[in-house]
Amino acid sequence: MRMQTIQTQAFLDQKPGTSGLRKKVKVFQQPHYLENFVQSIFDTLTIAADATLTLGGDGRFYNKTAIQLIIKMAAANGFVKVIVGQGGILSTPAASHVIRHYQTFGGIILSASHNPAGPTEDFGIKYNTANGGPAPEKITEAIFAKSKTITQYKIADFDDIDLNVIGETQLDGFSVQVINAVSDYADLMAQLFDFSTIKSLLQSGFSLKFDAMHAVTGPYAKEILVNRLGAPAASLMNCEVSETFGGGHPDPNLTYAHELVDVLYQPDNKTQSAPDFGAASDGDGDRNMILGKAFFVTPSDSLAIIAANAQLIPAYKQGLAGVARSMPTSGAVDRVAEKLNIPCYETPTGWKFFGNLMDAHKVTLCGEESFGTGSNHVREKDGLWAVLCWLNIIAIKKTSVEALVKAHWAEYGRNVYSRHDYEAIPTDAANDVMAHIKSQFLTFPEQVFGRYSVNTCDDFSYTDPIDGSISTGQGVRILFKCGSRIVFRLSGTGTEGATLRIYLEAYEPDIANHHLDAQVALAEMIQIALDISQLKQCTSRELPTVIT
Ligand code: G16
Repeated sequence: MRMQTIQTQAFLDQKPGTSGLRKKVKVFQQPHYLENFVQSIFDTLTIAADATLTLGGDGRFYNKTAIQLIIKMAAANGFVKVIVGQGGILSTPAASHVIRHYQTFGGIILSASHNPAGPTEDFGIKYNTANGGPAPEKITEAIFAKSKTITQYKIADFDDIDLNVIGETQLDGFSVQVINAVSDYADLMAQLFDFSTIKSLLQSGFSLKFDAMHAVTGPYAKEILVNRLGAPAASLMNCEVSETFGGGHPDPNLTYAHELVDVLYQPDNKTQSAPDFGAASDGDGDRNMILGKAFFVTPSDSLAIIAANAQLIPAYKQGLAGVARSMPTSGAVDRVAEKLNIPCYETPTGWKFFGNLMDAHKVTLCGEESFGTGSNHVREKDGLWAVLCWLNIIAIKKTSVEALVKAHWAEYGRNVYSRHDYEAIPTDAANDVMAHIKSQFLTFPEQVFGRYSVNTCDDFSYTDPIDGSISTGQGVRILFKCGSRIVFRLSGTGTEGATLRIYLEAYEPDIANHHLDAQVALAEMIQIALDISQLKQCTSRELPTVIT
């Protein structure tokens, strides 16, 4: 095998965001751009002599090209083996499982998650460590530092590997193993959940609709929901993976998963004919949205409800060690943790912050408002896992999605919650908004806005309880005396301008108000957020791009 060292020049924009490096495909297609970043990853690691790399992506455009290139760079950088998903495809949770199951040195995942795919859309790459989780900040920062000074990269010279055929290809002491990651992942799910009870539910007339949004979970959903659990094939929609994700935006929320929403939200007189359960997953399979008949479950409530009922699921029947949520996620799960008398951790946005807590057995379940829920079975959030949690709980409780949520609110009170996103606004304008809010920090405490009076405000920072690392500047919080709060944060996953997120939360103990639409219940707080931030004035935006 011939090894080559290629001279290159550094790019200065390879700073990983909330979840790896995400850019337009055209940026990645620049000569040496992807190679530089991959070499920066490899240069940051101390690669063991017998190291195996897990590799796969969500199947989006440029996945195939990037996979072949990374295999050749892995060979030249001292890996003895690469394990790849068939066709070069691995959902993000499946990749995490492969790293753990085959005990590989680490993994490279190619995905821009829920961002659209195609020649003019987005691509992404991230490194996961041996625990199966996204590399912590100290590693991503070291990768970024390397990327700014890189002068050469190493690559082996051999023909592209056929990734469609399961099996192992040997090349001069280096090998590539193509695996059926779908069955590995389905086997893991079968160990965690009570498949026979879920199967009985699906045979009892309970109907479901799962939307893979033309993205990576299609084959996983077919294997688990149809082949193993017996759901009719018609329960699946958009389950054929396409390189452009069908031209859509595979983000499972009420805006982008509108095809599924239309199925679950039938006109009033036909509500009964809608499926009992609806779910969607995103581009790389780690996000999920849960729906009942004309009923939306917020991700924050979903986490709380899974936590409250976890002992009905075989994997968690011994109870939970603790739970964790990202700071902007609602406090619904905190109330469950209090009742269960288990710890609840509040971390910055980003799944990477949960890894240490899970490795140290401090938490079993964690979740985020951004449609992510997961447990210690892997070290990524897991869309289909969340779907199976709901099906398992419903199968045992024999109730509907809406009844389950309303019973939860009746017991714990409702954390009314919404997120307003202003996408692709000019970066300067977004920074102005944040600066304007922070400039009022000294005067906010004790100020009264309508029925809300400010208790404190801050820019959230986090000290990891396991390794002591500190992450600052994680979002501006305005905390009101009644426990309600407004959070402002700039997204770390967009590829165009800046995305400003406003998170709104109000606690409602009174069951008489639990039926209210979140936008109605939060109307006063929404106006306060706009007044405080001067968002409309700074950005000339009248309305959010997406409301979840
Ligand atoms: C990623 C991270 C999540 C984060 C989400 C939104 O999800 O893994 O932890 O909550 O982005 O981040 P931001 O608010 O910075 O855009 P995914 O599904 O895109 O990988």
